[in-house]
Amino acid sequence: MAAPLKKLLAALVRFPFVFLVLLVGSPNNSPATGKTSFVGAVHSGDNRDMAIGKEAEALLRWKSSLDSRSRPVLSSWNTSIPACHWTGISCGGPYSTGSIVVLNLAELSLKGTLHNLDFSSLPKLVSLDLSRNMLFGTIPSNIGNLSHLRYLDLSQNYLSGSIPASIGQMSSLLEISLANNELNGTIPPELGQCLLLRHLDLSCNKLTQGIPVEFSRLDNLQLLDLSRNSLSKLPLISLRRWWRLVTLNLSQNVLFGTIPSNIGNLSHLRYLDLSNNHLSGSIPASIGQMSSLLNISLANNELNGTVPPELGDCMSLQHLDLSCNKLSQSIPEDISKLDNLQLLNLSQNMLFGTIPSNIGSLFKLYHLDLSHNYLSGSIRASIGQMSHLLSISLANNELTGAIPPGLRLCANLQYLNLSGNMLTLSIPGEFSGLDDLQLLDLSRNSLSGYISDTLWKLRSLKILDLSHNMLSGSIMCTNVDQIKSPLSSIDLSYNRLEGLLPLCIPLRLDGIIVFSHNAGLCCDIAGFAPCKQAPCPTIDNDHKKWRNRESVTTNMIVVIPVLILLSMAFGIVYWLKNRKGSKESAILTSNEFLLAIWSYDGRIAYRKIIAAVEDFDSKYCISAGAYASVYKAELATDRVVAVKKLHAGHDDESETATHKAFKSEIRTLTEVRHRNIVKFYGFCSTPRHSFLVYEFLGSGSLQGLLTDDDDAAGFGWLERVNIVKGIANALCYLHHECSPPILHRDVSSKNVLLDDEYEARLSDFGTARFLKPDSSNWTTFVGTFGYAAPELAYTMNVNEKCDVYSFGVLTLETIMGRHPADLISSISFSPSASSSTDLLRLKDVLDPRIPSPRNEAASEVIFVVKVAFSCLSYRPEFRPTMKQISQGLSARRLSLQGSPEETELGELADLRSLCP
Ligand SMILES: *[C@@H]1O[C@H](CO)[C@@H](O)[C@H](O)[C@H]1NC(C)=O
Ligand SMILES: *[C@@H]1O[C@H](CO)[C@@H](O)[C@H](O)[C@H]1NC(C)=O
Ligand SMILES: *[C@@H]1O[C@H](CO)[C@@H](O)[C@H](O)[C@H]1NC(C)=O
Ligand SMILES: *[C@@H]1O[C@H](CO)[C@@H](O)[C@H](O)[C@H]1NC(C)=O
Ligand SMILES: *[C@@H]1O[C@H](CO)[C@@H](O)[C@H](O)[C@H]1NC(C)=O
Ligand SMILES: *[C@@H]1O[C@H](CO)[C@@H](O)[C@H](O)[C@H]1NC(C)=O
Ligand SMILES: CC(=O)N[C@H]1CO[C@H](CO)[C@@H](O)[C@@H]1O
Repeated sequence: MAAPLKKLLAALVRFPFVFLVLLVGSPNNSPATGKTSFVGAVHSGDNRDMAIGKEAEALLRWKSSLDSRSRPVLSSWNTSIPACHWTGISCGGPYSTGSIVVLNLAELSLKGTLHNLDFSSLPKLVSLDLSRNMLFGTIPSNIGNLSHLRYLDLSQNYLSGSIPASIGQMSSLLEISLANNELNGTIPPELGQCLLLRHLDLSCNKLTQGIPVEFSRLDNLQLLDLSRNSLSKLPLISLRRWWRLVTLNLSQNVLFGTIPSNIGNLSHLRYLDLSNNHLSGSIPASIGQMSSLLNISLANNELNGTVPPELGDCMSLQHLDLSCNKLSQSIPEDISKLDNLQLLNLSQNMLFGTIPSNIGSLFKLYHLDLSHNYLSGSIRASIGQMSHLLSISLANNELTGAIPPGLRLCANLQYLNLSGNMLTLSIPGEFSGLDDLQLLDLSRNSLSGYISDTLWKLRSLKILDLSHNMLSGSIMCTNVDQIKSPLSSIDLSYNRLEGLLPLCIPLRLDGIIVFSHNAGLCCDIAGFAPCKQAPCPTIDNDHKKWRNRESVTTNMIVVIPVLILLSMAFGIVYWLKNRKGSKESAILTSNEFLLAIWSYDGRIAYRKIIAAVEDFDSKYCISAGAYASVYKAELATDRVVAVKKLHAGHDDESETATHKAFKSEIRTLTEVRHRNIVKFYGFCSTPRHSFLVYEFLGSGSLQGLLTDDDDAAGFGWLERVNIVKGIANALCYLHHECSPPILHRDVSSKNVLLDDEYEARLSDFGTARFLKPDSSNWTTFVGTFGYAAPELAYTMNVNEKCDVYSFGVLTLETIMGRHPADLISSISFSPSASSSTDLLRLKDVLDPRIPSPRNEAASEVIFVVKVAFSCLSYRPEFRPTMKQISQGLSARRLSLQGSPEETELGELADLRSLCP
């Protein structure tokens, strides 16, 4: 062995500490992030245990304070293992056996507080990462004792209260993230003492007021993200000191005032996001000095003045979003000097003048949005030079002239919206090359001529809107045959189309077609005179009533109630397009008789349905209720649907009630999609009848199953528990995943349908309603007696806890095989501990038609009954939420063991809570 090497080894044996420091670096000049691992730990005797004994003790004390479910992931944290080998821990010192320097416990579902973690026992800690856990409570002020800490990440927890001022004592800090918590109060000025700070991320909290003046000293700052808080004051500090700043994100606050005119001094800035605030005044010209700028968003403020031409000097700019402001004057020609620009959004301002002539030189642009301004002149043919464009919107301006055929050169185009302008002449035929085009909206212009054949051949088109133009000619089935795209909506209303309505369209397409308000269109439907001899009948008696009421003029042809597929009114398309914005004005407002949605392989036709049930012959009726009857319609051998037909009202009041239920059901079912909620295919409303179309479920309702002794005997415990879980998931989805939340308000066994595998589907949304936080939720009583929550007797203020109560009743009914009314009332009237119910055994109430559950089934049943009792609490606030129920039911509960023979009902329920 070479001599130098020998020497080195000898030295190593004598001075292991020196060597290790050489290897891993001293804590003062190598970053020790959570990601760096200190490998190579070797057991080196008792002094190590002595050294970190205190640290280990502090950690164990913290572990024992955590929620019991968090502790298993920390099973290696026990005294039989050296602390340096514990999960998430790395030690410094010789052979990595010295003090703990890294504590990295990110994303381990730890639940608990930080109060039992004695930070002063971990004096050498360099990196602390507890992000993405479930820590709650405040950040203790003794965290300031971590005087060597450089990396602090507590993001994505539930920490609340204010940020402790003592954080300023940690003068070694380089990076802090406290993002995504519930921290409130102001940003402590003491943070300005952490002079080495490079990254400060406090986004997504509830911090108020402004950025402390002391921050001006942080001249190492590279990232400052304070987005999504409630900050109101812009930094008034000398921006000059932040010359290393790369990212400044103050978006989604409530900042007011003007953008500081010296913002251009942030010369290294690459990402500037001040969007979604209340900033006013003009955009400072100094912005042109930020030569490194890549992305800038000032969207959604109240900025006025012009789009500064100086922006053209930011040569690296890729992403410019100034949308939703009050910018006026014309778009500066200089903007096209930005040849790296990929996104340009100037929509929703007050810009006028023409589109810059040299806009085509922005050849890297993929997203161009100039919509909702007052731009005039023609659409520049040079737009066609921007071959990367995916999306163009010039909608709602005052553009004139023809649609330039050169647009076809934007071969990647997916979205083209030129609606709401004054464009004339015909639609260019050359659009056929746009194979990726998914949306083409040319509505509300003055386009004329025939609808070019090429439009039908666009391969990816989903939405085509040509309404409100002056298009003429007729549409043939041969046109429709060419459609190979997954079209979901075509709107041709308000044009001058003429000739025969092509009956083939609804049969060949999924989705919606609107033809109304085309004076020259006629139709050819069995039972009516064909087009050539007489115009299509447009009126029957009911219909006349409607026309008078809506004062519809004669220049529209409305296609007959009997074949509504052809004449879905514009309202529904309008509604579909505006679903987000105006849910409320939603359905059936403009024109109550002529609406439908069809989306079932495009194969369902009104006619087929009527034929399949022989005009609602009672032999196809499978159930009848107060406001509707359900029919089974076999459209083809493998296509069976359930058709729910509304009863005609006897008087105005019942008519209104029925219509309200109808609307409510449509509105709800078009919003929701869940495996435990019945699938909705469409609806139809004509003067003759209104009906809804659903998937057909082979096993009928839960109520039907439980009342039939033979069926019930084959209906096992695990299947019943599975049904309860399915309904819990459906309700959890409605309450917690829909926005606004939806209340079903009639959860009962008759409204739970079962498929062939006994998988549950919640149905009947006639009473459902959206829970709007800002409106009163008082209501009249709906629902089914025996399932309604007790508070509905004295208050009509509904909330989701009413559904929870009904769910509890339904659950007991599923387990008991009969409605639990007797059991519930015996509990309610005998609250004393010595009541008979208390001594009742679970076995006594279980469905006697099947053998008592054993093993796994027994523990599942016991748990389900326990959940049901908690749902039946007299006080709504004591009932769990559907989210807790759904999560509880899907997590396995092996802890609850026992047999129905031994378990007393009293053990499963806090009987006092079930009593008034
Ligand atoms: C200590 O941790 C080891 C490894 O995770 C485990 O096998 C052992 O059971 C634990 N000992 C105690 C007393 O918890
Ligand atoms: C911060 O939140 C806590 C509750 O988490 C509350 O008690 C306290 O008043 C709040 N402080 C401020 C300044 O809003
Ligand atoms: C800071 O900005 C102001 C105004 O734009 C300018 O006059 C000054 O020279 C800038 N200072 C530095 C250091 O860039
Ligand atoms: C700023 O923060 C918001 C919200 O936290 C985020 O959506 C946005 O992408 C950020 N902007 C930049 C430029 O990083
Ligand atoms: C911009 O708005 C401010 C008030 O926020 C106003 O004083 C100023 O005159 C406006 N400027 C223009 C050009 O409209
Ligand atoms: C910056 O803009 C580009 C181009 O529009 C975009 O892809 C990127 O996500 C943006 N980055 C940030 C941090 O906002
Ligand atoms: C040992 C030590 O520095 N203890 C300090 C820990 O933090 C608290 C609160 O900031 C101080 O009061 C202690 O002196």
